[in-house]
Amino acid sequence: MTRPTLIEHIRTTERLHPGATGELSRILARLSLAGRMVAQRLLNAGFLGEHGETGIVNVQGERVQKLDELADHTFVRVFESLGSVCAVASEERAKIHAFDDDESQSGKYMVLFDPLDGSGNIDINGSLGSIFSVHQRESIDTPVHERDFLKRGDAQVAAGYILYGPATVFVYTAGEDGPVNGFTLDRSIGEFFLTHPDIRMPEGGGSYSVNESNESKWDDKTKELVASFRQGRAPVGKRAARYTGALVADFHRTLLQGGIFLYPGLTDRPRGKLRYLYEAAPLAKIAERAGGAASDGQVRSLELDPTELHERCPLFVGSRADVEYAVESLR
Ligand code: P6P
Repeated sequence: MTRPTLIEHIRTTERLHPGATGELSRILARLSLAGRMVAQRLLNAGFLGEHGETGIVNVQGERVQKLDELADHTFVRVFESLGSVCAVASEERAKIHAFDDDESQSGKYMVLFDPLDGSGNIDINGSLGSIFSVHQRESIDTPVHERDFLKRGDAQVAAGYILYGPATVFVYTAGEDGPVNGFTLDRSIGEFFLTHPDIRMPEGGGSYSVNESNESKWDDKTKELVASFRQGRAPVGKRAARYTGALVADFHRTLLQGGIFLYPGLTDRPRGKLRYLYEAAPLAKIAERAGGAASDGQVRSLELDPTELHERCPLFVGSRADVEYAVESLR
């Protein structure tokens, strides 16, 4: 039996919503196109001298890798002249990028992305990812503005990521109550095929995933929480320690095997390192739609109200019992 392709799956889902115009379907199709293009660049970067840094420091204060820049340009380009997308926001850009063609100026969708997450893994051939979030703006009567992007995660109309590992996997959810589905790229024909239908976050088992070298920068409750996982004392049960340094890879393992990923606040960075709008919020949406949970340690992640485009937030995401135990431990 031939598995459905991503595009067939998107179209089938669209037909379940009579009022659907097909615009969101085309946005998801363009996201998969960008993912395939980035996957190909990663594959050949070593031969093409595309590893290494550009010498630029981005708005995050991070040194930009050549592939960060290539991935960013790829994700912007696929939405140019699409019409339904008025503007995009990228981890690599200080400001939103509005499209100036007439049709796009009245486009109702906004796409946010971290075009290449975990780029510290590029030169060591580690796993990497792209994370995306799709929002609708309230009104198309005025020019799009950065404040249109400042929405809580609950408002996302679609969210997901592409994981560039031994295989390239596209995972997404759409709509209020859509399931989470995963698709694997068949490089020989450039198609994503459904391989992980209706993903459910396992309760129990799995790993705890945190950068323990930050321990000296955690508050006492966070130190005790992580110690309880490390020592097997957590009431949710024993968890193996796993950490790759690439959010998408660590999240994807948590999604499939259960457990918890945590990036807490730090003494020198109280809101932590991860960005809300294009990292924590889309992954929180995926987690909840798969039966898991996500919190900043106090508030459900999808209920946070961002005031800045590149706002950061602590992230505790994973199996519902693990996240609830973490939140309880931090009270
Ligand atoms: P640390 C990569 O730079 C990233 O944004 C995420 O992919 C990852 O989870 C995190 O930072 C790793 O940060 O401080 O553990 O190196």
